[in-house]
Amino acid sequence: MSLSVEQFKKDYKKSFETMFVNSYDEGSVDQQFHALGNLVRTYIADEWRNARQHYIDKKVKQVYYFSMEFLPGRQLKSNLYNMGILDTAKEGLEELGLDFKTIAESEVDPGLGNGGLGRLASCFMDSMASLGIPGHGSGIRYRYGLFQQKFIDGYQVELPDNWLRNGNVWEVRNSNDAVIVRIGGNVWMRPDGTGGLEPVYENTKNILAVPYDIPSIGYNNVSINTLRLWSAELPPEEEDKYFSIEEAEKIKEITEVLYPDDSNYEGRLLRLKQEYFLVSAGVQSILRHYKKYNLPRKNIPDKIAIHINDTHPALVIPELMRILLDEEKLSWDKAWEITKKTCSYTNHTLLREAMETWPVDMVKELLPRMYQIIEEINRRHIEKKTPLYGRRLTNSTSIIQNGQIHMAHLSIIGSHSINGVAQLHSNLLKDEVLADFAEMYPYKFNNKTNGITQRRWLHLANPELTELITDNIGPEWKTNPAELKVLKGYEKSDEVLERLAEVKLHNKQRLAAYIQEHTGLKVDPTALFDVQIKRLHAYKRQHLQALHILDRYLQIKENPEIDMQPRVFIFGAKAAPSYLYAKQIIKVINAIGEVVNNDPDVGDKIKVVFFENYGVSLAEKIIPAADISEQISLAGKEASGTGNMKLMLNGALTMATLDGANVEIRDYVGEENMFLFGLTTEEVYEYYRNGTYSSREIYESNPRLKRALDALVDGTIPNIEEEGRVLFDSLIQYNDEYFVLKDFDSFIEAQKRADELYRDKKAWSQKSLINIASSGPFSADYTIQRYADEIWKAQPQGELTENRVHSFDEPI
Ligand code: 26W
Repeated sequence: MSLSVEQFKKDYKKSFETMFVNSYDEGSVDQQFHALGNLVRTYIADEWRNARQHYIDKKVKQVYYFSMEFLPGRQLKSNLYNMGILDTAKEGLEELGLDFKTIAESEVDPGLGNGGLGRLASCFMDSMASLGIPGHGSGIRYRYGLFQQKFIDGYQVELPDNWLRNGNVWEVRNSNDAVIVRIGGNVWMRPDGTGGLEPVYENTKNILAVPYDIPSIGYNNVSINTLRLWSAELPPEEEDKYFSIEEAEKIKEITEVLYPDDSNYEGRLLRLKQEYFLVSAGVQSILRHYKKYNLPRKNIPDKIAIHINDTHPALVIPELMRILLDEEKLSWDKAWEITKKTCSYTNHTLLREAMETWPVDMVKELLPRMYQIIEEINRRHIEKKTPLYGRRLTNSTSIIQNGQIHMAHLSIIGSHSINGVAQLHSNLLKDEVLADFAEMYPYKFNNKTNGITQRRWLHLANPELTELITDNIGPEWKTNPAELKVLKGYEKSDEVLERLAEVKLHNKQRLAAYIQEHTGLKVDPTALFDVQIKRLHAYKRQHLQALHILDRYLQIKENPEIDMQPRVFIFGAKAAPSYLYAKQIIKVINAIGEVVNNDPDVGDKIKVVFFENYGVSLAEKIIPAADISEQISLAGKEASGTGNMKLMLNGALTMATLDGANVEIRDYVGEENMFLFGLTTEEVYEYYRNGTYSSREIYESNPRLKRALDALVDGTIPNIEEEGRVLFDSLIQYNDEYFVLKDFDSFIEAQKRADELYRDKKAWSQKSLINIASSGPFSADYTIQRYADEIWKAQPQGELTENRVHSFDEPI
């Protein structure tokens, strides 16, 4: 939008005065922020409403992205930027004597997700709006987000995340659109008088689902979509039915808190309630909206695409069936046809322990009608597939097995598309984990490699680098990220390379200042910044990096004069509160940090920084300052990774195993521009097959590794008697599930190559430049375009079409 600084100032003062009945310069920072957020909302109100109306008038196909998690990050800067008024607002506030940075940083970062899956959902929201795809999010408005992490004595401690304390300026409570969700009770079928059956519900708990809508503003104002988050409340007409406050409170409990488990499934009742609550509210609201189109029900799949983000919202399938059968009175076959054509599913994990199954008894009791429908879907599946594929295949693909409902099976059978999130992951799904399904439904399987929004992760997080790029190759790359590859032409330009090194140094200086302010630790910005930021999980192998640090430390102790490339090891990671081993790794790394950071022999050669409370906002500070991006999971375990893409885009060099999207990073950037090491997926699978892996043998035959491992238990690192022992035992006694010891040597060797390269500043900057130039294909805009074209069949809207990014198929 076009807006003068003068007009902005006028509007801002007005916004402040109406909201707080006070003058802007007398308000608190929080009030200043809310006045600004409120102003943004007024600016977009008409367009937001128009977009909604346009979709109805034109009966366009709309996408609904169902996800139990969204991690949008702070919205203020991103909204102003996408609206094209960020600089105007900054200038205006400055002229009013206010500090934009302070105001922007006062915004809370909503932690309504655990990690990769939730952040991906938010990148997708940004891309859908920026491409003009009518795509909305459907999620839960958790009263408390992911816990706040603190370290006490190096141990993780979890505190509640009361993110709504000061209200949420971006949301609109749309009580008009509230729906009732029924849970529990009994259901039985009675004749409906027309020859069919209808369900009768008794003693259900009725919950009012109230939507809170948040605008999702596209880049250049392309379009405004909606993120609809549902909150559980007591239906007003039932208030007097409840005799106790506790019982009423129980209703609200459903949306009280996000489960803090990432890639670790726990079949808890409240979680099942949350999943059904989201699904039922969301599907009801979609069908209510569809009625405004005045079209026959058979056209639902032409106008609606429902995407389920991992299996957590998989009950969408039986819930859509329920409404079509019970309320719309369609036949089973018609309802089933519509459901399959409408739904699609993404799998985000290869870990067995992350696959959701629900006990039949639990579902029967909590969601009796859902159970009936799932059972019937399963019965028909078996009946139809047995003659075609035989017993074995039919049984292994059935939804109900041994008293458990397999949500991935339900999702595949009830949808028309299942995709993995990187090529390697999709192949493993097809060939290994879900091979039986791929035999039955080869046409359903496809790959959609993840992507990230360059707007948040480069334009906003790293403005200096953004300017460098634009100064050299012009601004077109901002809407067509593939054009970043033009930057490759500057590989030999000393001027550009020097400027690139300078930009990186500035970012590192800023991060160093932040580290000092928040941890008291002084780090040298010219040291190599080695970054591993992601959830803490054994398969991601933060402990491999810990052994690497110990190895360096022991070299220094042996020879304090040793010539070693100074490094700052930076970690950011939350562990699930119930994941003891992950928490023990945190304690061990913190304890190592305590030793090395305070040993005068070490000096600046090693510093260890473990940030508390890693999340989107912290990532925005760390990523632009990274030299090395650690992507060191055991091959075959990380579905994709998306941090790897963000770090590459900001010029970090990737230290990686050939896992997840690292493989595609290698394809684009070339292996000479990264540091690859470790077992391949094939080698890992070969070990699984022949069972010959012996970590103890490696321990006993590798003195250098032995020395690092022994340091965990011999008192070299104090205060980890228990944790050090647990790690040591898991790696030696219990045969090292994630092949840490096996990959140690090649990891150390790769790190040595990195040190050597880093000493040649120009060569490092060249590779950094090539990484930036090769990261265009990882724009979520391309990913979303593929989802829209190949899965959702959703079109960008009207005059907005020209904003589409060009298609990107060929590797550069
Ligand atoms: C029910 C417990 C639970 C919770 C979350 C199981 C599984 C999950 C997620 C599927 C885990 C997750 O976030 N997976 C990550 O998804 C990212 C986006 O596709 C990928 O980049 C990561 O590799 C993958 O670990």
